[in-house]
Amino acid sequence: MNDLLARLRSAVGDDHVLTAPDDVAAHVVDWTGTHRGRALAVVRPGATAEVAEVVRACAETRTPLVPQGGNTGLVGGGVPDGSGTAVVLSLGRMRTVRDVDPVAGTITVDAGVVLADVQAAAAAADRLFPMSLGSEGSCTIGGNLATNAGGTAVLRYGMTRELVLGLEVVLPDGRVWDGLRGLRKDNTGYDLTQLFVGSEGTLGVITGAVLRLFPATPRHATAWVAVPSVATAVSLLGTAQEHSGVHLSTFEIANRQAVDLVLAHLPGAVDPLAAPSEWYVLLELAGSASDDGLDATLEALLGEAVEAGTASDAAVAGSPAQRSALWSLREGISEVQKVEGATLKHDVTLPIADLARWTDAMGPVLQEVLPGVRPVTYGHVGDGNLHYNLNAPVGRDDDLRAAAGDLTTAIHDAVAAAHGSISAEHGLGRSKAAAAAAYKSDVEVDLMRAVKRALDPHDLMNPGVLLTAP
Ligand code: FAD
Ligand code: 2HG
Ligand code: ZN
Repeated sequence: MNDLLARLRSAVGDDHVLTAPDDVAAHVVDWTGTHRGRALAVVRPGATAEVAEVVRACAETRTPLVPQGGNTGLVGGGVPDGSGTAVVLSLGRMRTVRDVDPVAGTITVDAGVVLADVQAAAAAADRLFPMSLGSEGSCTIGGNLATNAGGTAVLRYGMTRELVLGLEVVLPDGRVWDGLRGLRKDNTGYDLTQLFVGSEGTLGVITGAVLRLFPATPRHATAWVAVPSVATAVSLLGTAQEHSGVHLSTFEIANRQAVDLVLAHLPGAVDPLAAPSEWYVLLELAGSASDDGLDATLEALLGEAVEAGTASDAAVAGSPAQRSALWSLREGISEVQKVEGATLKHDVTLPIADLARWTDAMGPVLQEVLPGVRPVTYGHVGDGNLHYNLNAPVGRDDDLRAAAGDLTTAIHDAVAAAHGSISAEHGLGRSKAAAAAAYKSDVEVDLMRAVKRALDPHDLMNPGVLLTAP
């Protein structure tokens, strides 16, 4: 072990191999606080060649390695297990924007660049990098790629895998694959870039990426809409698509329970509507500087929705400050759920046509398992993705923890029966690796294991994440 630490120090410098408990602490617990592990060391390389040297040293000593970006993941994939045998490889020092090409529509970055900094670099070139997550001030592009993150702009621009053209990856044996090509067309065999997207650090360490840029959308028309039910929210989605076409960029849902928690715990949060509603939609149209009809389009579609009964009321943002207040009602939910107490997360996708039936059926099932449990339901309804999260009955966090297994099984079984997915956008991590194996076919699990064995025969890259132990 001392030999390994000495080798790591010589690879990245003494200051960047952390072993003191205080220095390591933030790297071994996840954002939710449910996954707490231990690490042999946290290593912070500053360049791809240093990452390669660290990975080689770990491979030669058969030391498990956990890649880590901003540590905002929600499934425990970026923190080590409790054995204390793994090295955490933090990309936090690799923060260079390598190149921006507005005409080709590409930006090339180190994997440790924070998402908000990629957005800012794109904006400085009058372009848009559209990915948008509540965690964008801390999560990194490497983490976004490794989890194939979603967020609030998927409806218009797609998941992370649709925003990447090429990657640079340090393989489990320490070799570097330079696939940093910004080509839109490249049919020269298996798509290795896409193999690493969503691989959650189990196939290699992403060190760089070429990402896609889009025309800037400085104009926005934003509304917070009260809707009676999930069914009417889905009807409103259809109306919004018909009226606004490509301009529809966000269509998010939240139930009243979620909004109540935001109003209770988020400083400055205000309910923009006079009367409470069971459900709400945050709807946004975005366009270029010359798209001056967005407000009129929004008004027309809301008018039609109110007339048809798919919306009961709406608040339209009249200024950037009002827009950001409406967004905070949606973006604040994760944080306030944590403040409220014990939470159980379910990041599910369902066919959009089945969302309303599924949600209506689920409520009574959960009340049978744990009377008083509070569904805090929100998410990216335009993508069929609900965060079907639960808070404990008031003041009974221990009851939620005790019933967690039964509640999750009930939800996952219902998702599987509806041909949905038990992880829409957060990945599997340590939380859901076993569940995913149980719901996938044997063929699918075999294929995934074959890929893992081919690239990482000694199971050193993030063992226990995404796939359970062989
Ligand atoms: P980490 O948490 O550090 O790691 C996540 C996984 O990626 C781990 O398995 C890790 O090993 C691996 N990894 C990290 N970096 C690399 C690398 N360079 N090479 C290889 N593997 C790597 N997610 C969404 O999809 N949509 C949302 O809307 C969303 N909103 C969020 C809001 C909040 C408030 C929070 C806390 C989280 C949210 N997330 C969301 C989850 C999280 O932010 C994303 O999963 C994000 O992509 C993780 O990035 P990270 O840099 O923090 O990765
Ligand atoms: C969101 O959409 C994120 O806000 C986080 O994906 C969801 O905290 C969660 O469960
Ligand atoms: Zn989400």
